[in-house]
Amino acid sequence: MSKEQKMQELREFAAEIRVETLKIIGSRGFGHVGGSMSLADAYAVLYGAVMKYDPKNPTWEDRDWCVLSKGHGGPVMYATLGLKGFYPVENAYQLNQPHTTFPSHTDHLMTPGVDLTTGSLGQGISEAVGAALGNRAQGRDSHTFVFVGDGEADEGQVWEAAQFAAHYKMNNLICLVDNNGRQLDGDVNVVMSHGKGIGAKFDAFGWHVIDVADGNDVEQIYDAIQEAYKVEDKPIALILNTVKGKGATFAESTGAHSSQPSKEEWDEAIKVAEENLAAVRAQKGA
Ligand SMILES: Cc1ncc(C[n+]2csc(CCOP(=O)(O)OP(=O)(O)O)c2C)c(N)n1
Repeated sequence: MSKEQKMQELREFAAEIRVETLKIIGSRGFGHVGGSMSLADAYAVLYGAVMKYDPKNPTWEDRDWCVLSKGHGGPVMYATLGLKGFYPVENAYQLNQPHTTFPSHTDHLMTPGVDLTTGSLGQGISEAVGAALGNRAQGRDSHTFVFVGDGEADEGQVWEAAQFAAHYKMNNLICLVDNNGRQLDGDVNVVMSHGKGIGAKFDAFGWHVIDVADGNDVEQIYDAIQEAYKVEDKPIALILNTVKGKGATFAESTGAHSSQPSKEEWDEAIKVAEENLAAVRAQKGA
């Protein structure tokens, strides 16, 4: 398969993930649409082209790990895992209902394929560092991928983890920063700015930093990960410049953190996402 065919496949997968993410949150009627949709392309690359995993054996020892430190984005991970066969994706249409196995924030005791439990911002990256360190100590050829939000990075614990990972030269740890410029209360730069930028902070902590100009472009994400694999003595941070709510008609322009649109707005958003999927599929061979 040529690289262009592979990228086409990933664009399709990302569009499918967006449709299912909307259906999953729509089944509950409200939720974290913004911070889920911004990550659809990165999830498509990880599970469509990069990571080693076995849907029939989610705890396979030699797998790569994926930790959603910004655990409120759970639905995008549930959509991805469902589409890859960890369970029928429709199972996730029980999001956040009583007795569900799909809580709003990711929980490894509940959902197959979720490697670690997250939701309290800042903690997931520390857990990911532990997983990566453990896998390295066991001599496993495994990478740990961890998603951190730019608002989440206000938490001091993120930087303790960053310092630790750099000190131990953990090149099997790749942090994908969802640099969408927004957090719960508004613009990151207004609520709590990262000074010279979040990439400069990771750099100062001793990480190898790769700026991904368009963090919603599967090819740019894919190329950045190939570059990350060549780094020998540092953990790697990919700064994904994304759009919060990307592809959700009612959320993309507002950058809303949590959304509770009307039934009509849900229907419209899902219809537009399905039309987008059809348009991406039509590009095959064009
Ligand atoms: C320790 C902690 N404090 C507060 C919250 C509530 N909370 C959930 S999401 C969020 C904003 C996170 O912003 P960001 O990381 O930028 O997420 P994104 O915009 O990518 O969705 C907050 C404050 C939490 N989950 N954990």
